[in-house]
Amino acid sequence: MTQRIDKSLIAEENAKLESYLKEDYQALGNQLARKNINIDDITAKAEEFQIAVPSWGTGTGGTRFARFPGEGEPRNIWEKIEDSAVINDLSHCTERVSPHFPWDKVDDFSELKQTSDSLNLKWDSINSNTFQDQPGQEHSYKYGSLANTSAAARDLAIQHNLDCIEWGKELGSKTLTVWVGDGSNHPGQQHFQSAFERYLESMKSIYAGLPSDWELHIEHKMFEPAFYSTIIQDWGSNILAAMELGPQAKSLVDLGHHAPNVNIEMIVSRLIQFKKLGGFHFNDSKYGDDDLDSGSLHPYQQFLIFNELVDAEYRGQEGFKPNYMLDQSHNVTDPIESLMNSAASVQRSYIAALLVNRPQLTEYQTNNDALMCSNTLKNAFNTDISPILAMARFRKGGAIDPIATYRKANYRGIVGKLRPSSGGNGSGIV
Ligand code: RM4
Ligand code: MN
Ligand code: MN
Repeated sequence: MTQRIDKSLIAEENAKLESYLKEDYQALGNQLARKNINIDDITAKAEEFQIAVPSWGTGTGGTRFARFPGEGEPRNIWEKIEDSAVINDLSHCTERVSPHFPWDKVDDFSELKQTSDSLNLKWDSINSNTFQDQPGQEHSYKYGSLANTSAAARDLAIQHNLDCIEWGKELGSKTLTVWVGDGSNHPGQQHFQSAFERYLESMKSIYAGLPSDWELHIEHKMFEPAFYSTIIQDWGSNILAAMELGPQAKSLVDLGHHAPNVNIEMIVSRLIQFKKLGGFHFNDSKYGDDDLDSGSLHPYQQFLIFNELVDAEYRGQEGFKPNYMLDQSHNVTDPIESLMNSAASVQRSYIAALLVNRPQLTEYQTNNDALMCSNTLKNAFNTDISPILAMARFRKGGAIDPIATYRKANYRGIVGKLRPSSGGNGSGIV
């Protein structure tokens, strides 16, 4: 049985907040009007904004040490999309789900597509997984997949990616995202150049199987599971691979996959300039690939990234249409709550970046007025645009306060009874 949030409950909860929202919206509208910004134009942009939910993010994550299963966590893709529908019904900015194969593999993809249609969900980028062995797998990925020294292991990994494309076609997806754990743990263990050559050869076979209206997104990551060297360790190797493969190959930026303090917004700018920005995995981190909730630690960094994205949109940069997706691991929160919060946090960065006075900023930049350049950005960032986000949700039939409405619905308590824990690790420790 599909457990959805009752529409009448959303309406009831909204009714309690509606008059306050209208007051706050009016006040913010007045404030923006003084800057010649029409609040309804901005709200319309917020209504258009979409960010995909990662199927694996609906389950409880874990660390290398342990995983503490959450109450009523989804046990399969059918339940993951049920939870995703709840997130979208309340937030109305997450109509797409990004699946991970083989974790989410089913026997009948047309049935999965029908079910997702009935939940008003679409499918985002397909994520392949060659970073772990499947039961009974003939050639192990222990020493790598696409760059393995064994041709048989490489062929298996290539075939899996080609299968992912076929499954994605059935779901209506248009992108394949490839992240591999290939790398080395000891200096000298791997010949850097030969390994990269093997990787590129394998990726060429995958690229050859890509439909003409698809993109291939390459995700880099500095370390883990390999701790000395990773084959696509940074945006440099990433863009080199994407350039080598061709125009349908682009780079994907996962916020947690860089060395600490790296200027990610500048990487984003470079990728935009060379038409190689494929998309994002949003999350936040303090130390490494922490997969914390988006904007929970560095909201200004997230805003600065959107400043680059909105700038590209503003300039009408050719071919600019990156995929936005969350990629987080929720160990101590209800994943549905974290995903709703995070989607809103990313949406907030986008909306705030729309408030930047760009002609003014260009003038300050031209005059080398560093202080006013910085203040122009800070001004937009410091504007509390919460009423715009709430109004966008309200106008689309979502919840003014998604978390409060979700808690009121007791969804977690209900699915907790319907989904007894399998005791397993679900999607694995991500
Ligand atoms: C990796 C990377 C990939 C994701 C896996 C689960 O660290 O971020 O995007 O597919 O985790
Ligand atoms: Mn990622
Ligand atoms: Mn990651």
